[in-house]
Formats: sequence, C-alpha cells, structure tokens
Amino acid sequence: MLDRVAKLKDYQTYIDGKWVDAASGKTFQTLDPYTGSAWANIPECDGRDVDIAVAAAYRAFETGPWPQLTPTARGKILRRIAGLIEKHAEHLAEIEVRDNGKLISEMLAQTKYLPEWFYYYGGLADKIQGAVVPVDRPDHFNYVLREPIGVCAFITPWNSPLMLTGWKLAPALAAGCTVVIKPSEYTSASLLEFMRLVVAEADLPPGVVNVVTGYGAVAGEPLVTHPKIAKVAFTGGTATGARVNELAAKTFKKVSLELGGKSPNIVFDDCILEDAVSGAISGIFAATGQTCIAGSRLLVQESIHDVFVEKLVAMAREAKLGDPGLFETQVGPVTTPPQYQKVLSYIDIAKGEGATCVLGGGPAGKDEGGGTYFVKPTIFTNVDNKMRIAQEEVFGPVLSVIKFTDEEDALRIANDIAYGLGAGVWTQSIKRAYTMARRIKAGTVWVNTYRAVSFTMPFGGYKASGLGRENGIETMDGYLQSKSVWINNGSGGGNPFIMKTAS
Ligand code: TXE
Repeated sequence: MLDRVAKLKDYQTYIDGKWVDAASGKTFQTLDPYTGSAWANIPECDGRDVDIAVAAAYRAFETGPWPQLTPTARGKILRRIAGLIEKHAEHLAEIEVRDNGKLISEMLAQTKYLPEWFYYYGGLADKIQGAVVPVDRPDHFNYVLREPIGVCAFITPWNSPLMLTGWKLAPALAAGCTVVIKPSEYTSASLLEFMRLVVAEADLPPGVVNVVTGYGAVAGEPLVTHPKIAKVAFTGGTATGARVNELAAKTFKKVSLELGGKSPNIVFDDCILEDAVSGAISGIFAATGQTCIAGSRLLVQESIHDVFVEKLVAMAREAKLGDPGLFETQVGPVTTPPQYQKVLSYIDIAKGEGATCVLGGGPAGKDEGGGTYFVKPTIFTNVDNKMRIAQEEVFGPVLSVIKFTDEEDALRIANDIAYGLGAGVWTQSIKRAYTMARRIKAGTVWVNTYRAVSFTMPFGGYKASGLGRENGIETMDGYLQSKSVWINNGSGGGNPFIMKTAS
C-alpha cells in the first residue's frame, strides 16, 4: 500500500549539478490521480531557468571533464546509472504510481527493466565507429568521425515518464551529448527522484543532465527554440509534436518525434481465440489505455466476430478497478483531469455516431472500485472505420471493434488512418503473418503478441505517428553527426578554380 501522507512534498529542480527553485520562485501542484488530491509542489520554471540550464549543458558539452572522458569511461557511468536504478527501482515505481496512477505491478516491471537501456547503451558507448573511406586520389587519406551532436532537449509526456526519458537519456549520454529535460507538468516527481537517487549519485559532471520543470508553453517552448539546443527528442501528442517540429525547424535542430497512434489489432478466424482475447484486452485496457501503442481499433474477422466479442466482453467485465498501488488492481485512474474529460467526450462522440456500447460507457464510481478520474472499460461494436471514434486517438480505456471480411479488407481498414505506430495480427498462418507484417504501414507489427518493447528493437512511427526511431542501435544516429576528414599527403597544387576530383 502506498504511503499517502497528507503533507505536501516540496521539490526543487536540478540544474548544473545543484538543487534550485525556479527563477520565478513559483511552484505548481501535482495531483495523485487516484485520490484526486495534490501531493507535491513542483518548481514552475520559465525561459530564465531554461537559459541557465542550457548554458550549463553547453558548458558541460564544450569544456570540463565530460568531453574529455573516453567512450569507455562514459560506458562505465551508464552502467553505474543502471545499477542505481536497480537499487531504487521500487521507490521510483511507487513515486510514479502516486503521480500518474499507473499500476504498481506495471511500474515495478518497468523500473526493473529500465536499467537494461543503460547497460545496453553503456555497452555501445565505445563501439561508435567511424569509417576509413577510399576516394579516387591515391595521395589522400579520408576518414569519417562520428561526433556527439551537442546539447539535447527532451520533452516528455505523462504516460510513462521515466521509461520514455530513459529511452532518450541512455543513447544521448552514450553518444557524449549533454541534456536538458522538460518533463510533463502532470508527472515531474519521478524524474526529480531519479535525478536525486540516480543521476546525482552517478558521478556525472555538473551540467551534463539538467531538468526544467514547468508548463509546455512556458518552459517547453523556450527550450525547443533555444539556439544552443542541437536536437529535440519529443514524446507526446501529435498536435504538440507538429508545433515542436515547426519551432525547432527555425534553428535547424535535429528532431525526433514519438507521437500518437490508432493502432489496428487484427484478429483472424484461424487465431488461438483465448490468446487473441487476452491480447485485445492487453492492447486497450493495460495502462488504462493511455499508451501510444494502444490497440484501440480491434479488427475482427466477420466469421468469428460475435463469439469473439462475447468472450472479450466477459473478460473485460471482470477487470478489477481500484487503487493502482495494490497488486490486485488491473485498471487504474485516467492520469490527468483534461484527459479524463477527453475520454468521456469521445464516449459521447461514439454514441452520437451510432456505435453500439456493449460494455462500460461512462465514469466508474466508488461502488465499482473507481472514483475521481475513473472511466469504465468501454467497448463499442458496429464501428465504421470512418467514424471519429475509429480515426482519432482517445488515449483511454475505450475500444472500437470493426468487422472485416478477408485479408485485403483487413489491410485496407488497418492502413486507412493518419497514424502508423503499432499493429497486432492474430493468426496461426505463417503466410498470413508474413504478408500482414509486410503490408501494414506501422513502425511495429506484433504477431500473436501485443505491447512488447525492448531496448534492442527500434520503436517509432510511420506517417503522423512520428519521425525517427528510439531503441536499438539505430537511435544512436540521432545523437551523432558525421565529420568527413580529408588528409592530403600529396602536393597542394592544381588549378585552384576548379573542384578537386580524381582526374
Ligand atoms: O500532451 P502534450 P497532452 C496524446 C494523447 C493525449 C494528447 C494530449 O492523445 O490525449 O496527446 O496530451 C509539452 N512546446 N499523447 O496535452 O501536450 C508538455 O508540457 C514545447 C500521446 O498531455 O503533447 C509535455 O511535457 N513543449 C503520447 C509534453 O509536451 C510542449 C503521450 C507532452 O504534452 C508544448 C502523451 C509546447 N508548445 C499524450 N506544449 C504518446 N506518444 O505516448 C506542450 N508541451
């Protein structure tokens, strides 16, 4: 059981290796979405704090011990960070449960897995290799250096605050970058605890990792427009991502965006029914549906539609709502008050569009295990893919079931969407699995599983779901840039008015 003491906790933020208040002296409150009450005060940073933090990160990137460290030494620091996360995994999980209402069972799994990102990228730190490149000039020696891009800004959301920060921080530090992180105003506490228990203890030089807490428009925008920021790594909503991309473009920053989704979870009639039912539940009701990869469009083959929906509803009906700090709870609260309103408004939209509500369809009261900010697990059938409930991201426990006839029909519906983050396919046919995986336009396709992620597998979106990839070796490219070096060992002569080529 979480320690829900009444006294508000006061946090400071972490800039240039020091704990500080916001320049404004202001703070804002963060809510426990289970109780609906404020539980901590967070510094309200603005452009002044951003300037100080970016200056510290820039200094740390250009001078001081950080750029002098060998890649092997950087790798050791990452492994130290991994060990510290392991040591504090339970505490970090509990803080995140308190601040965002995610289940303790899911959070413990996340904080215990998070160290692997730091072990993996710690291992890659001294394997960043350039190349020796032949050019058509025998008297030249040419090589390519891979250098860190510079100061990176991370803008992170509220749905998995620490994990999504780790996906960015581990490769950035491995590459030799320095960073300024702006967490979501709804969930800043776990990052501040991470700074205290992990970063501040890991012997990182001051300024390498900094945090500016605060609101998007006030603390986020000055960060993404700051001329000394070289790269922005953003996870959040599609509309905000578009704005961030536009702002960052003015100073030619590299940008990676991990945005929304409306992922198709496709059930064929040759699937193992029980596995597919469980996969559909996990796709939409895990994390209260607040995941970018939520399988929020369940495409079910006509021939098994009715029996599948019956089994699905029976299982979802049994989901235990309640205190996210208890291990037996299966569905927790919606994290933020605006998100709660948004989810309820989409339920109304679906009803208004003529979809049939076969489960849930509104707030869950105390007698149902719910309370403030709880929405009943909700399932709509008779959904047409053109409806708003099928096309727009709800980001909550609301599932749209759509019928399809055959493979071509499933593909047409699956790809008829602005997004392209994830997709699930449930079938026992290898041929069908192969074809679907090849033809679905999404960054990840899961076959006979759903919602699996790993530090080794690239993650990101097609279409409006984003730009670039996180995880895997590929993400290192986003934190590095190439420098071509030409060394002439021959004469410096030749016609100075024409380009130097081989001939
Ligand atoms: O996200 P925002 P919100 C989706 C989901 C949700 C919707 C809105 O559909 O309903 O987005 O959620 C910072 N310049 N996802 O409003 O605004 C903000 O402070 C710079 C999907 O909470 O995208 C926070 O740190 N930064 C998603 C971060 O952006 C700005 C996870 C994300 O907030 C800014 C969360 C600005 N102008 C929501 N405005 C996923 N991909 O997993 C805001 N921010």
